Amino acid sequence: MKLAQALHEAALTRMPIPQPVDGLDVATAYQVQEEVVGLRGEPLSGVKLGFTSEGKRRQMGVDDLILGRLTPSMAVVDHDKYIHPRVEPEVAYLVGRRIESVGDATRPGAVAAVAAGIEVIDSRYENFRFSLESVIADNTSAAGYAIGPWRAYDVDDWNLGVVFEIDGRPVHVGSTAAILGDPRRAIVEAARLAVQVGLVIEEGAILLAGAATPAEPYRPGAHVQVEIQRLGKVTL
Ligand code: OOG
Repeated sequence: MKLAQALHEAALTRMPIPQPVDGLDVATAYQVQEEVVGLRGEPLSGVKLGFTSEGKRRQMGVDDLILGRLTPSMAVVDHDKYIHPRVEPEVAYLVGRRIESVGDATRPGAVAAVAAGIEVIDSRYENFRFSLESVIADNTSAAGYAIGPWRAYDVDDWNLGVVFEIDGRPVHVGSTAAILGDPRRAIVEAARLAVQVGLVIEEGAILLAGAATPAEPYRPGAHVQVEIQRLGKVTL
């Protein structure tokens, strides 16, 4: 598909493209996403949810959840790879069993471990502007991630304090409760969307549950830190 190729090249050349004008529907957008990630020639390391918090939906002017794909090279965060990157604080889960259905996501052991995370998002569209469908096609702006030390998933994480700092200054403080009202819902929502798009979430995959606060620009050389109560810290 032409759009997949254009998005792939935009990421490689760091030259953003205008968002598509003609009506993409959600199903086609997920097909473009699969194709654009396929062009990277990498396996999947996980999945991510987007627009799980009210703050993010308001910031970007959208009103539904989206699912994106993570690949191993995204774990190498290098400012020089991006167009106009932003960073956001996330709860990260380590998937403990293969998830092929929503039922699998509710079984014990679906989540094996939890950690504080940072996601780097980088829209391949000009001015970071998109519709819900066009951002789905652009793999939900997925561009990079960092994950702190995993801890066993024996902690109640529905309402933990989040402090998001850039260069030693808190830029947002919030709660994990901003993520779907309870980030424990993330695994079920990810499973629901994965089934819808025909994706299996493998054991050992990472799940980024969505930003807990609005995103901030990621400037070259910036020191970015996310600390989540009881889960620990992660820095870029
Ligand atoms: C889309 C990605 C949103 C989140 O956590 O809400 C996202 C974007 O804002 O570019 O990852």
